[in-house]
Amino acid sequence: MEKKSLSSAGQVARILNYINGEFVAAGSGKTFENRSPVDARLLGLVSEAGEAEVDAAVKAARAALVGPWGALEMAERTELLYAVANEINRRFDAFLQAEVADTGKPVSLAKHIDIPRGAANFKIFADVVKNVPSEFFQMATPDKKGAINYAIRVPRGVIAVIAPWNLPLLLMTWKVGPALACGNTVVVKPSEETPATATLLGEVMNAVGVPKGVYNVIHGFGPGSAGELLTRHPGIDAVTFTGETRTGAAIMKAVADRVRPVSFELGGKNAGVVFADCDFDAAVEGMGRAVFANCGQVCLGTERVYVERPIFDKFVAALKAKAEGFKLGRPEDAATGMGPLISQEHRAKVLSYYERARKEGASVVTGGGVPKMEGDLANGCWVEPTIWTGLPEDSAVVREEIFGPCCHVRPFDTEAEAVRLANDTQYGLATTIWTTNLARAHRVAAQIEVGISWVNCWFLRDLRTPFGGSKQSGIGREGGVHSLEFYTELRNVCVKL
Ligand code: NAD
Ligand code: 6OD
Repeated sequence: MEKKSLSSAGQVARILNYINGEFVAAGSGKTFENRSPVDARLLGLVSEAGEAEVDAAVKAARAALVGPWGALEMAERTELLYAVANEINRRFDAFLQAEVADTGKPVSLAKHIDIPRGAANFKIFADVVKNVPSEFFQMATPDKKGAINYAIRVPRGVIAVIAPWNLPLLLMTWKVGPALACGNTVVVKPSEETPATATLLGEVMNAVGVPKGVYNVIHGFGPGSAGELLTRHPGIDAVTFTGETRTGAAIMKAVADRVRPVSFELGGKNAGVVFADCDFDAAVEGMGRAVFANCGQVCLGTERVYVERPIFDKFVAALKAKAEGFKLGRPEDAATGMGPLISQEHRAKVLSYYERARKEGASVVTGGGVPKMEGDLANGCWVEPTIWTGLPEDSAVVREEIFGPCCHVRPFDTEAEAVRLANDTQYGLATTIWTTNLARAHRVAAQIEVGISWVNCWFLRDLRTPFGGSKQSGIGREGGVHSLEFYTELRNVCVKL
């Protein structure tokens, strides 16, 4: 049994699984490489969990559920979650360094979003569970004495949490926070691209005294590896997943035989709608973030931009200037505004859309290729921020999620046309609408078929609000009390008086 999460063998870090409070290497000895997307340097060797480790993690989670974790009062449980949040903040720099190394995202971004939200996700849900009233109904009975009904919430059990790589700590804790607050235990499978912060969180759990087995981490890939082994394990009571829509479909099939519930936050091809009456500078700034933040690797980001014709040319020119203003570089450099994509594989996918757009006759407003990077940065997963116009709406570039720093911009003439274009997609995650006409803002927001509409802003998050996707962008809502719908079960008790 290893005691440290990120131990060293020579110069290369070893990232271990975290099972029942211990950092453990897989019995098979299998490892996979974790490389930097910035310059391809080897960051570490990750221990790949096999059947034995997945089984041990699920059993540890079950034992903690019926044992020490289940025995805690809610107040004791929530105190531990506040302590987790505080400890993440105390170790802020270690989390920041690990997240930036794995993702290549600018330090400035991770410092203001990823790590603070990693801590906040524990605090907010500890607050939420303490403030949820119960249902209560009085009913009449033939003997006139009546009866009362009340509902109690119980944890669902052992939750499988499967997380993506784009906001690793933020999106993983967005699931782990409410799951633990509701009294469940978890087995987490972080993305193979970004294993470090999930493992570091194990050190936090040990430091603050969360009982062994409450939080477990198994590393590996999806199909045929730790991800699939976890979703097929009979000891799992529910699966919460964030990632691609087709992965969600595979997970749904895997749990179908055992009829387990799922909560899915999936892909998107989000539309931004900019009306001519918008605050122009604010719209350019907001849309610039919606398209390019995190190198376009945000599920809520915008890849389809619809702009009302009178300001179309001016808007495209302003967005172009925004795209060309990003300095690509090392995450630690304060001037860096954009990092690389996550992997060479993802870069090849994004570049295939760049190529396709060219072949289909798009006007390339800016970018469309690979930037020239100096020294060992040339080994990284860089692409140019890119804007196209002139593609038909049925182009794959306009219909499929690319998940890169790019967008297609198209003019519209009427509000109804803008709504129709925005809704012409199999996805339904988010939209961002820019207008100073209040009535129009409410009208359009009500018509666009998405789970999250932002008006004159983007990615402004209040964690008490419902979050999730319509159509093929997801199943269910999480956030605030809505998370309780998934992470607890209601039991009704009827008492005859
Ligand atoms: P992905 O679906 O490839 O992988 C996500 C996770 O699932 C990884 O941990 C992976 O190992 C695992 N996995 C893959 N196949 C599996 C299988 N068959 N069984 C079990 N686990 C499996 O997604 P990604 O590339 O890591 O993330 C990018 C995608 O995530 C984009 O489509 C993006 O839109 C989506 N996303 C959605 C949201 C949201 O809130 N809706 C948030 C972030 C990312
Ligand atoms: O802010 C959140 O809670 C959340 N789930 C964000 C998702 C971002 C997608 O990339």
